[in-house]
Amino acid sequence: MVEKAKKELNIKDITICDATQQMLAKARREGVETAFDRAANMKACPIGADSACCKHCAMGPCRLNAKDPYGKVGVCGATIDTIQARNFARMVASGAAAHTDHGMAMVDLFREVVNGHIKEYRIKDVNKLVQVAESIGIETEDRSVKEIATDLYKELERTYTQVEGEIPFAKRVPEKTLEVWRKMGIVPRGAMREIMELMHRTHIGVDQHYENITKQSSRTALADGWGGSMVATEISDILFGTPTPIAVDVNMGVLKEDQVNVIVHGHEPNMFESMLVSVNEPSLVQAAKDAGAQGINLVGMCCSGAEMMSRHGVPHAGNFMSTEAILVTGAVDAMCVDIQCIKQGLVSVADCYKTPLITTNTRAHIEGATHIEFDDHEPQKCTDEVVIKAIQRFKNRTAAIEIPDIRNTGIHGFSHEYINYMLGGSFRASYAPLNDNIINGRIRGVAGVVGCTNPRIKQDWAHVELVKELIKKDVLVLQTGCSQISLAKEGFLTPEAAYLAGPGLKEVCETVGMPPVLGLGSCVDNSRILIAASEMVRVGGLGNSIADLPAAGAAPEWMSEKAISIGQYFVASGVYTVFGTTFPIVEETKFHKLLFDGLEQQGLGKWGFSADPYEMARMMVDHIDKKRKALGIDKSRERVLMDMSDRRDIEAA
Ligand code: NFS
Repeated sequence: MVEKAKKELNIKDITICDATQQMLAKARREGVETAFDRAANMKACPIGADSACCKHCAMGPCRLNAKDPYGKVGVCGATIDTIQARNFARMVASGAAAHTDHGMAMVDLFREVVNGHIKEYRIKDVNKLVQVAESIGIETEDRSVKEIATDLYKELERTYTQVEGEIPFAKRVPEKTLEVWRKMGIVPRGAMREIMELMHRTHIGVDQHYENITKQSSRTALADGWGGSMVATEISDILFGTPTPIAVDVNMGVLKEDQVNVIVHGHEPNMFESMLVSVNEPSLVQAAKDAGAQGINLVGMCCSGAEMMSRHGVPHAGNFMSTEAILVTGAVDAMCVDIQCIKQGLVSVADCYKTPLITTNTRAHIEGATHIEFDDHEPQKCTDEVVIKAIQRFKNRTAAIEIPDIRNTGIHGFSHEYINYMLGGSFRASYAPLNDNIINGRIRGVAGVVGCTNPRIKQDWAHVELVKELIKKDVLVLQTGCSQISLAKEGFLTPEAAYLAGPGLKEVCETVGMPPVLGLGSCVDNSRILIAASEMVRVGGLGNSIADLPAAGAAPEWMSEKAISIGQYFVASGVYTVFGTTFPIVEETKFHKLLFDGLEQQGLGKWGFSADPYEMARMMVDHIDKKRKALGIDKSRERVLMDMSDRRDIEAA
C-alpha cells in the first residue's frame, strides 16, 4: 500500500478500457498505486522530452535550450543536431538489441532442437521451414528435415554474428529498395556489429555529424526489422506453428473466479508454450481440483500473449497499461514474466494482493519478485513450479475478488501466408487480388498501426480513433502488439466491424469474410508486415520498391525504445511512419528536417508526428493518396468515390 496519491485522477480521462477503469477505481478504494498515478505526479522532464540534453560524458550533463537550439553547444562543442542524433541512435540501438537478443534466443532454441539436445520442443511447421529455407537460397529438394533445418540455423546465425556481407533476409527485400540501401551503405552486416558500431559512434568525440549517425541508425534498425525480429517470427512459426485465423476472447473477463488463474506476460513464446503444457498436466490439474478449483486457467498479456492467442487461441487479458490493473482483480494466482515491457511497479501491486510475481529469464530479474529460472532444456521444471505456486495462492486467497465481466471475441492470427491464401484461395494463392483491389480503388491503401500504450495519453483512445478514421477511408489496417489488443477490446477484429469501413473496403471484407483490421501477432511480428509489403511489390502493379506502395505506418501511443527502432526500420524500408503522444526532438533543427523530410529525398521513407489521432489519419491518407497519384492509380479511386458521393448526394436530397 502506498501513501495517498498527490494528484487525483479522473479515471475516465486516463483510459477508454472499461475493465481497466473498473480496476483503477478498485485500486483507488484499496489505496493501490499504478503507473497512471505515477505519470500524473511525475511531470516529464521538458529538456529530456525534447532530447535537448546530453549525458554521454562527465563534462556534462549538458542542457541545451529547445527554444533557441543553436544558441548554445555542449561542453565538448556538440551541437543540438549531434546531441539529438546521438540520443535517437541510442534508442535505436537499445530497441534493436532487445528484438535481436530475443531473436537470437529463438535461434539458440532452434539449434538445440535440431541437434536433438532439447526434446520438449520440435519442428511443428515443416512447410514453413521449407519456405523460409528456400527464401534464402537453401537447397530443399530430396533433403531431410534435419539437413534443411541445420543449414537454416547456421545461415540465420549470420543475422547476428556476421562481420562482413549482407544479412540472410536481405534476399527478401525488393530489388529496388535493396539497391537504395546498397548505394547508401546501410545494408546490415550482422546485428552485433551494427549495434556495437552504433554504440561506438555515439560515444563522446566520435561521430559528430547527425547525417552520418542517422545512417548507422538506419543500418542498425534494419538489422532488427529484416534481421532479429524477422528471425524471431520465422523460427517461432517453425517451432510452434504458423498462425491461422482463430476466434479468441480478449479482456479481463477471461479470468475465472473459480479457477486457478495463471497469467503469462512477456515476449518469448518458449516459456509460454511450456506453461501451456504445465497447465494441462494431469497431476497439476488434479492438485488444482484438490485445492477447490474447477481447473487451471491460462491467460496471456502483452506480446507473447498476442503470439499464443494467434497460434493456440489462448485468451488475452489486456495490453501494457492493464498489467497492474489486472492484479487488482485479486483473481490472479500467479503472474509469470520474462523479458521486456514488465513494469517494476508490478512488484508492489502483486504484493498488495499476495499474488506471486515470478521472473523466469536470466536477463530480467526484479527486486522483490520470486525468480524461478526457465531453461529450454528442462522447460517444465520452471513452469510446473509456477503452477504449484499459483495453486497454493488459490487455496489461500484472501484478497477481495472483482473480475470485470467483459470479454470481446475477435478473429486473430493472420499471417502474411494466410493473407496470401485468404485473398487468392488455395488454387491461386497470391497477393494479386489485394493489389487489384488497391489498383481499382476499393482499398485505398494499407496501414500498419502498432505499438505500445502509454500513460501520457488516454489508454487505447488514439489507437481506436486512428484506426476508425483509416478504415472509414477505405484503408486496410494491419496490427500487432498492444495496438491490436486496443482494437480487439473495441470489437474491430471481427468481420462484422466491416460496417464501420468505407464502401470499398467494406465490399472487400464482406466478399472475403474478413475483418477490416487484421491482427498479425506480437511486436516482432511487425516483420510479417515487411514481408507482406515485399510481396505486394513482387506481385506488381504498385511500383518497384516499398517506398512506392500506397502504405503508411503508425504507433499512436508508443513509449519504448523498441518502438523507435521499429519506426526507424519502417522508415528505412520506405514507409511513411507517424508517431503520436510525443517525439524526442526539437522541431526545425537540421536533424528534425532530416528525419521528417530528408530521408524521403534519399529514397527511404520519412517520419511524421502528431499527438492528434485524427490529424495522424489525415497525414497517412494524404500520403497514401500521394503514392496513388505517383502510380497513376488515383483516377480509378476518384471514380469509385464519385459514384459513392453521388449516391450519397442523391440520398441526402
Ligand atoms: Ni511492442 Fe511496446 Fe511492449 Fe509489445 Fe506492448 S508495449 S514496443 S506492443 S508489449 S513490445
